[in-house]
Amino acid sequence: KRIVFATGNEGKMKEIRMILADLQVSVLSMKEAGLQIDVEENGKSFAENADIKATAIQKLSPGDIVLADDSGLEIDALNGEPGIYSARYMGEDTSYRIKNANLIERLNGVPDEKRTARFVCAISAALPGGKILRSRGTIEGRIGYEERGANGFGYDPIFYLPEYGCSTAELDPETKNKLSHRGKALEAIKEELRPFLEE
Ligand code: ITT
Repeated sequence: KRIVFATGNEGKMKEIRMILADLQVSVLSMKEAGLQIDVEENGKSFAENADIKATAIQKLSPGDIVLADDSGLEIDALNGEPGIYSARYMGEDTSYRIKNANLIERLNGVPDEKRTARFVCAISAALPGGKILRSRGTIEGRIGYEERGANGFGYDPIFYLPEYGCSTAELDPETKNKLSHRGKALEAIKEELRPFLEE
């Protein structure tokens, strides 16, 4: 038995490997499984997009358990933007330095208490035979005033955790995984998966 993780995002994959390290099965990236397709993420929610990615890759590799992660940043003062468009915001090829600067600029003049935001992660696990398991995790924070930290990826440098006094890019990876949307969603799906891994 093996798990294939349907992601092309290396930042995600690094975290996923750490979080799933205690499972007694190998966890392969698409590249390691020899799979390569671009799936159109045309769902209307994180959960729909996670389903779309997991089921598309599971069809290519019918004997494997295929997991997918759809995630993003919801900023309340921007009515939930960039949300499910987090990867596509300002174009897939735009650097996160530019995306992060743009979001900070759009919050110019917005006071601390209105800078609330959250990371959301939906995980879908497509099993051989067609069953799908799902989980979701979130972490609440605030959009900062400048980029801080060099760990993590994507929007981490502007995602500030008031109770820790730092951004998620300033946390060591173990701590981020304990607190994060992805950590919570993957811990939950791990428990759901156990019976299927023992089969
Ligand atoms: P795959 O679909 O191949 O997994 P992707 O990068 O396109 O990769 P998503 O469509 O789920 O993935 O987009 C999620 C985006 O949200 C991601 O590119 C980051 O910009 C952001 N994001 C999600 N989780 C994050 C985290 O833990 N830290 C920082 N940014 C995060």
